Amino acid sequence: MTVLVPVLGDQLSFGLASLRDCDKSDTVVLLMEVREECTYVRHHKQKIALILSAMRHFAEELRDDGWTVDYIELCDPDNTGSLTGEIMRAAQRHDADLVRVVEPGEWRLDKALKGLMGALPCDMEIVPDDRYLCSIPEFIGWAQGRGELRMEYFYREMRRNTGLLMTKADEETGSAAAPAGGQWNYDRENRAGPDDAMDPPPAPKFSPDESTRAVIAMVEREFADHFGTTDGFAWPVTAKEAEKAVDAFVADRLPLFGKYQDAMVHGEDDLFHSLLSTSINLGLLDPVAVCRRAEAAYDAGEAPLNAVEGFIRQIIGWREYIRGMYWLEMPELAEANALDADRPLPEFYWTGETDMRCLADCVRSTRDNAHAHHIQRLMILGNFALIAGIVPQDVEDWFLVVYADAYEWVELPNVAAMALWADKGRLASKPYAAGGNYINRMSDYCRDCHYSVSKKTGDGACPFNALYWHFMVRNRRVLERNNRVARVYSTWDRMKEERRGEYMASADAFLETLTPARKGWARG
Ligand code: FAD
Ligand code: DLZ
Ligand code: SF4
Repeated sequence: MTVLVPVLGDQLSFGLASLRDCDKSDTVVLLMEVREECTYVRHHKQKIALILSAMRHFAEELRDDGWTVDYIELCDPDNTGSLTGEIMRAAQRHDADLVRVVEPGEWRLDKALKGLMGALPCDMEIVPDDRYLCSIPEFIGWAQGRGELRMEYFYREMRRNTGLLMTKADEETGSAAAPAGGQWNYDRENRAGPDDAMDPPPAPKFSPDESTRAVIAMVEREFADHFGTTDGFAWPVTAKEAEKAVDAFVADRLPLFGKYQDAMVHGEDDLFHSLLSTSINLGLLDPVAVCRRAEAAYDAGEAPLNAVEGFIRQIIGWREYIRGMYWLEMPELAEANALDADRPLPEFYWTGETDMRCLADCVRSTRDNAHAHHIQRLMILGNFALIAGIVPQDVEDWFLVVYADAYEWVELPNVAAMALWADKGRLASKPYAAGGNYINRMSDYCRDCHYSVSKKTGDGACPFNALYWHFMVRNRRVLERNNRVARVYSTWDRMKEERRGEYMASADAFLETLTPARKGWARG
């Protein structure tokens, strides 16, 4: 009996469900570097280097642990270039009796693997990925019969299920388990903009070892015309390195993570963020174990509740909810465009060449690090695309290409539903649309910008100001029925007609200046 266990590039966990019940003596673990996965969108060079390097390191660790590993390198002359082609070839090569694979994180691959089932010369088993707290059927069960699918209620269930930041129920007094501190959510304390006291300690950088350097050289050679640079590559590529990143985050940055969670500073790419998404999404870190580390810091009095609750909510709340929404809403989500946005993505998303200082800085960080933090993604890059009316599928491709932590299951709901409201509010109760004032409050971007944030219309006015109103007016038919947005229209209706005309003319004039991205950046 030979069991072939294909392990995909984001399944690098020793506790993987497909490996758990296998006997090392009759199992072949298969890892495959394939061109199709690197180019179906033309991923950032640093992202490809990260995934392939982490795969190579994981393969070595599996071998050290006694597993038989079949590792297919990208430039292997027999490589068919696709995951299904390589599974088929390996099943024949090893005369496998059974292929056992954990369900992939993407709809596209799920279909491809299911399509392979009948074609293989042996049986195939697709097992659930239980590295998440909430299984897909459980999420669908939670969603069924609910009018509104708000993250907050889902999150409370995850808190109860894990006991994270929960006091214990007391049978004697009959008191139920309750959230630590009496509240479920401390977000109100987590909205400080940057200030002079803010002094973020540097996040650890992991220098590429010989194996990673070889992968980087290969990526520079094979994917030379992909977006981004590998120059500053510093991601953890093993579970051991990722644990060090957790240690440093919990000790140095967690205490102020909450307070400055939404702050943005020009040239400061990490601030108090954890930079753990790449490691969690690859499978190098167990998300709940990371949360328990943060909880322990709270219990020891080393980090305040607003920071620890905020951090844990991102992982057991947002991350799990986003994954559930992906599987609930696919395949329609990929086509959604509730606001009929029809403008192509501007070229500056790729080049960073714009006078808007906020956007230029976010694109720079994205190009240099394959990373930007949450509020940059949502309130600068996403907000601009929303209010300028960029086609969702263009924006989705861009986000999937450029971030080292981007896999469709997590990228698509964040972009289509959270940032662009393309799902008409299934995920977010109202669009995250904002003018320059918000950006000015939360960042230092506006200080040295070519545009004036306080100027609302005309030459030199911050483009976000007029675009905000243009967006609201364009989408009035859909949005004014939303009672969280309705009062914006009362403000608009009270404005003098001439003023309203100036806003529309300013936005139209600005939109005229946008150069559409040349074809081929995202897809070949
Ligand atoms: P921290 O700020 O330290 O947060 C801690 C952890 O919480 C993260 O590591 C991540 O695992 C989790 N998390 C926080 N917010 C979210 C969220 N909205 N969805 C899922 N997990 C979350 N995250 C991705 O992992 N991949 C993506 O492709 C991705 N695309 C995004 C696109 C948009 C438009 C937006 C608004 C958000 C996106 N996010 C994505 C969520 C979030 O921006 C990143 O997880 C975060 O910036 C990663 O940096 P960090 O590890 O320092 O996060
Ligand atoms: C993103 C990616 C890349 C760039 N390369 C590979 C690869 O060579 N081999 C592989 O198994 N996976 C790769 N991935 C990840 C997949 O495209 C896909 O996003 C995940 O496997 C979904 O679970
Ligand atoms: Fe961005 Fe406007 Fe501020 Fe310039 S003035 S940094 S464009 S928000």
